Amino acid sequence: MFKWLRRKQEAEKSLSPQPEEQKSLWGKFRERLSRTRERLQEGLQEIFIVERTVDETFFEELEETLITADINIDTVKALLAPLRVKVQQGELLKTSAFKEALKKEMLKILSLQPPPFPPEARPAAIFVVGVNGVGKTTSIAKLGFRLQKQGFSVLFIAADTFRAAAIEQLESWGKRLKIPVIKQHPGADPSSVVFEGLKAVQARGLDVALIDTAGRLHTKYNLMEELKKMARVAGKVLPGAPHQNLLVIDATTGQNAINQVKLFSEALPISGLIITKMDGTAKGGIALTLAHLFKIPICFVGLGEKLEDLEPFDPQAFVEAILP
Ligand SMILES: Nc1nc2c(ncn2[C@@H]2O[C@H](COP(=O)(O)OP(=O)(O)OP(=O)(O)O)[C@@H](O)[C@H]2O)c(=O)[nH]1
Ligand SMILES: [Mg+2]
Repeated sequence: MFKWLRRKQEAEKSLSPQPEEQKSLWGKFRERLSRTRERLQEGLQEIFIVERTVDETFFEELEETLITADINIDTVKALLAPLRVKVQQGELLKTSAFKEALKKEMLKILSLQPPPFPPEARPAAIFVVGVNGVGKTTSIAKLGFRLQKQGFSVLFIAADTFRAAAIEQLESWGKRLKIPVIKQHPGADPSSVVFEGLKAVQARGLDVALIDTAGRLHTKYNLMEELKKMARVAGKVLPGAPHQNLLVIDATTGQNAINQVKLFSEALPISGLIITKMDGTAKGGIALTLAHLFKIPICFVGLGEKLEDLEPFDPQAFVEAILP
């Protein structure tokens, strides 16, 4: 009990970023989101670099540019509507003031409080879901790495029994991180793996179970029904489980992400999003789109392929990175 409390306090300490870390986190966002920033700058340069008066042409150019960074048209309209009103009232007539106000509107959309990570239950069971190839397994490895650094004990559950080599992929991360992996044979019933895995996390007295799931959407009905069944089974082993369902979205997918959030939300209550591959895409604006349309908090963002490249989403760092 005391060990746990001490660990929790230490984790909290290590979670609140120190000024130096804060600076480096902002630097990382700035560096890794450069493609989205460049995309916006191509269009916004003429709009923002030269101080000019805000007029209807300005609004049209701005709308177009925001859309090319994968901000959905409805989200763009929601962002700009309050600014239009202010301009009509004679405020924000200069582009410099306008830009700061635009950032504030973006922050309003993005500032949804993510649930605590890890959730408080012990053991805590976290499902990681999403269509294939978005980065579920890699994100699980990164989350395991992060939790370990914070002093939590972790177990991986290999409930993607469909894709060839999925189990081996998780096992190899487990080996590298010294995190135990509960698995069965390929093709096994994923719910049975979840059952066995959660029994194990309980029996071993570990803190957090991260559950890897299959991602094929072409058998959509089956996948969703299967996820629901896995969640029900989890709840039978641990009260309140799954304690979090994290939906992984690949930032490079574009507007199709909207459909994915819709579909998965119908199957499971989604606690938060992990948006991966934000590095190397100009479509980072999808974060704004999803936060605006679904009001689901963004918990983490993937900023690269290394273990340390999954960061808690920092709305301010994000906005400053794409619109400096
Ligand atoms: N650049 C970059 N690559 C990433 C990121 N996250 C994941 N990837 C890469 O995306 C690819 C797919 O990752 P996986 O973790 O296997 O994806 P998955 O969702 O488990 O895939 P399936 O199991 O086939 O459904 C791998 O090559 C990862 O290295 C990220 O944030 N940035
Ligand atoms: Mg996988």
